[in-house]
Order: sequence, then structure tokens, then C-alpha cells
Amino acid sequence: MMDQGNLYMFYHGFCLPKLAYTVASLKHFESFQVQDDDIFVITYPKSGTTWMQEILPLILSGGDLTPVLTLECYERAPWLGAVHATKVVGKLSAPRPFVSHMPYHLMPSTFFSSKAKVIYITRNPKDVVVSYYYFHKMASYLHNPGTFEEFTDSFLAGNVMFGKWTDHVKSWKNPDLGDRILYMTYEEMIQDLRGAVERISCFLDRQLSEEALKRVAEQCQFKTMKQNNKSNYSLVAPKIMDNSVSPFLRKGR
Ligand code: PPS
Repeated sequence: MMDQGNLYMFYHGFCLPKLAYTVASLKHFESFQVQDDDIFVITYPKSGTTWMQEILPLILSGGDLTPVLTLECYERAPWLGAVHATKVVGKLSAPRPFVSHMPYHLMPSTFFSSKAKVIYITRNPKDVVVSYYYFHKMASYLHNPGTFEEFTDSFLAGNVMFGKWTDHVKSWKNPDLGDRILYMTYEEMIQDLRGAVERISCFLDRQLSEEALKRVAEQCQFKTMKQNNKSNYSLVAPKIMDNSVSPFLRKGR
């Protein structure tokens, strides 16, 4: 990995971008008081996190589109552990939605004794590595990925943010969580988005009318999200994320 001293910090062996994580934000994460009604979306990077930052707030609002039209995706469902979360967490109302790429064993200690629910999304790693590669090209706070072959070697070796895909997926296949965790795939969301929204709603004990389910699914389609400047990262300065190099919402398939 190139330039890692400048761009990354290390946390329990994982490299994290310094732009988003600091020692203080990770301390905040470790001592975070998880509530029983908190909801965590856990993903390996590039597996559908932003998509869930659209879906989850809309389920919690009962299909009212206001949250996704007025708040940035990371304000609706912040990245617990990142600097930004320390600023917005106090503004969230229960049930609080969070996203995280952390492996199971690094979750805050209060998570394990809580009843907080988890939605774990996996995506075919062949698509993850492609998405990750283009993300490295457009995000100036990540190292230059080199050629696709070089980046694939780093990905397979786990020399990327949040380590090896296989370790992440295995860490969350954890029987201790019982019915607190719902496993979903990016691919099933692509195949039947309305059905996926309904499944998540049922898991969270939220009843959405047929009309609300359709509205949420419509709003969370790739082409709709691509137009939503609160979700497509187009408001981030190009010197940090350059959507002209590769759009954050790139292909979505
Ligand atoms: S990150 O950086 O970890 O938060 O990235 P993440 O949001 O997990 O993953 C980004 C990829 O998810 C795609 N995406 C979608 N696909 C289909 N439908 C919808 N609505 C959607 N929203 C986000 C996004 O386009 C990235 O995948 P690629 O393959 O690069 O297009």
C-alpha cells in the first residue's frame, strides 16, 4: 500500500483513512453506549452501505421522503467510529440508525450486551473489488490503486481498508447474534428491491403500507439515488471526492 503513513492510521491492524477517523473518534466508538433499539447496518466497503443509508431512514419514517431529501446520507445514518458521527449522533432520535464497516469483535462493548439489531449486507466480492478500485481512483484520501491487477492483489491479501473480505464476512456469521441479525445480499436487493424493503421492515417490526413500500423502493432505485445530491456525494469538494474521475454511484449492478 502506497503513502499509507500520510493517508491512513492503524486500528487493531486495520488501516483507516485519516480524513474520516481519528484516535478521538475511535475512543468515542469504543465507549459508545449502544441502546437496545439502535439499528446497525454492517457492510464490508462497497457492498451497499449508501443504499442502506437511503432505505433505512425511509423505513423508519414510514415512507416519508423528507430525511433523504433534506439530510446528507451520513447525517441520516452516521458512520459510527468516524469523526462526523461524534458531531451528529446527538441529533438522532430513537431508533438510531448507524452504519459501520467494523468487524464483529471490534464493536463497542455495550453492543454485545444490548438487543440492538444488525442488518448485514454482503456483495459478490468480484463486484466489490471493482467498485473499490474505482473508489480509490476518485477519493483523494485513499492511495492510488495502481493497476486493477495490483489493486486486486492488495484486496486479496487484505491490504486495503477494513482488511480481508473473507475475514469480515466470517466475523459477522456469528451465531451469538441469533435473531438480532438479518443477512441480506446486494444482489437480492437488485433483483427485488420492494421485496427487500419489506423484509427489512418486517425485521424491524415496522409495517409499511403497499403504497409506502412502493414509494421507498422507487426512491431507492439506483437512477433515483444518482439524481439525489444528498446521496450521490456530488456536494463533497472535488479535491476530496472527484465524481468526474468516477462517480461515487458508479454502475450500481
Ligand atoms: S462505501 O464507500 O463503502 O460507503 O460504498 P457502498 O455505499 O457500500 O457501496 C457503493 C456501491 O453501491 C452502489 N449503490 C447502488 N447499487 C444499486 N442500487 C442502488 N440504489 C445503489 N446505491 C449505491 C454504488 O453504485 C457502488 O457500486 P458500484 O459498483 O461502484 O456502482
